[in-house]
Amino acid sequence: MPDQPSIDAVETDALVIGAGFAGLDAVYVLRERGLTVRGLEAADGIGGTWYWNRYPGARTDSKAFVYCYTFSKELREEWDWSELYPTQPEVLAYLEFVARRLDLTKHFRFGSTVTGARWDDDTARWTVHSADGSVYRCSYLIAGVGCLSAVNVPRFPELDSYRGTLVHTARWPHEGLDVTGKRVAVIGSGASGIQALPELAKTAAAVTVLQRTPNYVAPAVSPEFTDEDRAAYRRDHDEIQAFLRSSPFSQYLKSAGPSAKAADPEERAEVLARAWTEGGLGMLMATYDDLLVDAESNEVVAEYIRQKIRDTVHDPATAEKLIPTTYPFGIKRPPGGVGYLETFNQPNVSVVDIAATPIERFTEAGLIIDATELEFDVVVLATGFDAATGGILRLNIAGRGGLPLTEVWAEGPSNYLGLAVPEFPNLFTIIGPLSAFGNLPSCIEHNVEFIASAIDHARSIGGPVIEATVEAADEWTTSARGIGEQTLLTLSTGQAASSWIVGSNIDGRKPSTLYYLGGANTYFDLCDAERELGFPGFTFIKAGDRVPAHAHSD
Ligand code: N01
Repeated sequence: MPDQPSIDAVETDALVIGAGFAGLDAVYVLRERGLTVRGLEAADGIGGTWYWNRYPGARTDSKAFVYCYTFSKELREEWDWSELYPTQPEVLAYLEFVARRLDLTKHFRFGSTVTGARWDDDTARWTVHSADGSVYRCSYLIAGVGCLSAVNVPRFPELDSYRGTLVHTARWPHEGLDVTGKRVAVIGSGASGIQALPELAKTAAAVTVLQRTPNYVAPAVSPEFTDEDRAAYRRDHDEIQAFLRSSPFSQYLKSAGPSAKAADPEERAEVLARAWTEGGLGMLMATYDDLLVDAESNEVVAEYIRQKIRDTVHDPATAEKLIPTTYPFGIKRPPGGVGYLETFNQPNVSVVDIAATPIERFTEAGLIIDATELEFDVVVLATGFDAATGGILRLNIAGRGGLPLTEVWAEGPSNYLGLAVPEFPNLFTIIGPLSAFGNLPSCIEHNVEFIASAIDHARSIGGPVIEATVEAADEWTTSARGIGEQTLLTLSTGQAASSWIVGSNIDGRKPSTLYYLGGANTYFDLCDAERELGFPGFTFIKAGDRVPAHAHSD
């Protein structure tokens, strides 16, 4: 981090990094609690994920009325969702509406990429530098950078030599990209590639999907809301929220029973057929509870989806390429396809298995597979993200004595409740690694309330320095890893089951437990208990007191 003259530094109580769902919420809540707050955002506008991911077909897979803030009745009353799974422009418009309505934009500096943050024990403040030369000093540093924000561009040999149009789904051009009559390659068959393909295939001359691993793709069915629907979700708000609070994924989806393998076959057939017809995340979350822990139960649902793929895709050879056989269903976060499988019945769409015949290298005109050059006008990288830790580590955070967070997390993340790391006082990570795996706005709101309460507590006892204890962090990390090991997700970390949920999607990255998989409801309970007990897993150190290394709670 370059030394900057202190005269430039802007002083603030709290600095929030990111202007997406997390950052907006944090700025609002901390401001309302009386702190001075600034925000830094690398993009030129509000939106976070929904600012960057403008690829055609991008939409939520959580229901609109749960994929939003719940803290304000006014926001709920004044914003009308148009459909069940809203598209990117609508979610972005929602966040812009929230920022306007709550007067949040004025707190942010846009186009400002954080390049480093360093804690100083003597002043009990963070100094934060941005690529645009600005410097901030703050008591509390809140990373609201999202868990899927650090873009993954695989190191394909000679990628730089390609002279056509190269785009990543998460950096889609704002002016759009017209592929009419073009030859397009899509690399990647995760949720982004699966959403983009049907849209690209509408106008492109040809689309070739370069697929390393097929995915279990269920339909995503997004009916438009009527006025009655909107009145119903407003009327049922409290009941819906109570349901989310008790749901392991904080989603508004009701499980059909504890075990797929134990269910009555006739009833199970009905449950699976209903989940398939309704689409979305329902195949995982509205069927049976044991799919992520019981291989036999998982296989029942996996085989159901495989058969659906065979039924939908006309060409049997293409269908076989699209059928996952080497890993259980749900290990990769289940994507929803709007006509995805059907797109392979179009004459202009084909799939190449790049696990069998890898991309050898890129060329000026395209790329070489199996010693043959395939020419493309456009190559779309739908290759995902360096999830959970990537966005935070790219901030170059140094704690006590200049200790780099990259060093502490070299073997995988460790922290307390996904929120705080010993040796990094007054740093909070919203939906950080080892936090709950659930509907993100629900998790964000819960995290932000927790952070604001911890800061309130610190201020109320005159001790502005808050730090997770080593014991609490060790216990939490061990527990999260232990739970992860019991699931099929962590057990199946070979290439065939690569998944951002354990970090094995990144070439060369060692897989590790990145989320607390004990259920979002349990996670919320544990955070609430921590808060109600007066934050026993944290140390609060009074201003002026010397901060001991490895501070423990007393
Ligand atoms: O990324 P992914 P994504 N060579 O990691 C392939 C959220 N999201 O952006 O499976 C060749 O899922 C990789 O192949 P493999 C959602 O949580 C939500 O699609 O590793 N291929 C895979 O096919 C989602 O889960 C929505 O073998 C390579 C693909 O790229 C998460 O974001 C929409 C490769 C990456 O898939 C990530 O989704 C979009 C290489 N070297 C995203 N490296 C909603 O619906 C990677 N791949 C709300």
